[in-house]
Amino acid sequence: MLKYICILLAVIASEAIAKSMFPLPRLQNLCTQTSVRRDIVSLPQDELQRFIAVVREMHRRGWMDGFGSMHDHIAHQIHGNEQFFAWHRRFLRHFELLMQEIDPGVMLPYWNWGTYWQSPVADPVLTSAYFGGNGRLGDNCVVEGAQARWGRNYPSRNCLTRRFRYGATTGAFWPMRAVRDVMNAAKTHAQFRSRIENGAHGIVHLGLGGDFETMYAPVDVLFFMHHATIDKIWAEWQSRDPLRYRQVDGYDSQRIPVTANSLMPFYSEEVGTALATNGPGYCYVYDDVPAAPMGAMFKSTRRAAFSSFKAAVNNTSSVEQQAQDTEDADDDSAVAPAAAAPPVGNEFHVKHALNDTADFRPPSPMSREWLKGRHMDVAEAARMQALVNNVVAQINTERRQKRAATAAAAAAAAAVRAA
Ligand SMILES: [Cu+2]
Repeated sequence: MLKYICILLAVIASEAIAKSMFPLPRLQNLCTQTSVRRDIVSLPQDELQRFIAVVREMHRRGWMDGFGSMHDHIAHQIHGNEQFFAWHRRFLRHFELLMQEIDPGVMLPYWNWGTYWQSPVADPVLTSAYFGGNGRLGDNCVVEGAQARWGRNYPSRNCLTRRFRYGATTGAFWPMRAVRDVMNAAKTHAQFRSRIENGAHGIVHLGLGGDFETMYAPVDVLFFMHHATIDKIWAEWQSRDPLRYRQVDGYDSQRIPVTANSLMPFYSEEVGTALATNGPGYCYVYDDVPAAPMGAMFKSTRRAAFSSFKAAVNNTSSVEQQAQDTEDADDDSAVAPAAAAPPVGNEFHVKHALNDTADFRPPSPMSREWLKGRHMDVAEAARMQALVNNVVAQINTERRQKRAATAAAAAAAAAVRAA
């Protein structure tokens, strides 16, 4: 009997420890400053090392297991429906706030997989200087980079794993031109969410494989950097119509309509509160996406939250004023967002690490079984496959035309010299 009580106490104690090891910081009611999330490869070496030191400490404290477990437990509520974008934005902010408990000056960077979409194994982010690439042969353990030889305790004790889709390679991801085609065509939140989730987003999970293609993928820090790019893509689409900062549509996993007043799973905060990256509690912008204007943001009908929104509006403008007054030039973490953001539509630079004359290849289709296991939409994935195939074909045509024009110009120049 005593033995059972001891076991029971031990279980309760370990649960309490697990909870205290995975804190949930409250969102601030106002932004004292707006910070910038940047492309990880653009970070100066000292900032990169600070970020790596922070995530190592988070891993040591067991927080990565907490994120993996939480995401896994509510997977069906946050994928394949209109909670997807808002919930993941909230989840990333949770991660970032825990980062800042360790080092308040560090922001979550994003991994722009569009840069090396054609040949992701050439991406510096997937090397030992950043977050490592494939798991090693045999056990798929990640043994290089910032997470070298990391262990995990969720869902079981193991190393952190990755297992590239084609053995040594991941296969191609989506070029940003195809992502922008989706941005241009999608009119409703539900359309846009479904096209991004079942296209550009899924292929990265499948390509990296191992833990990354499971519902506990957040045990890998790269999950947060991949989803920061997804979040940035959403933010850019939102920036094209101010209504998108306060309205959503479509349905949740129970087929109940999702509105700005719907609550996000686990966090129990309104979806509307997550619709602007620079809104209260979030307080960030992406380096090349315009900030949401204060007046366009969602205003909660929940009484307490509404007054905090008003406070936030007042406070943010005074903070921007202050920043201008004090001329604190070397503090680049405090920005006046709208002014700092360059115009939308800047194409990401595409690195051609390949033989320049070979045609680019589109990503290969995600299988029906793989999609179904991840609450994804088989028909939408097929439409997105057709879209990305077309875009890659267009890119190849343009590259061939450019090569032909260059060759013709060279021949003409040679003819002139010969004459
Ligand atoms: Cu997810």
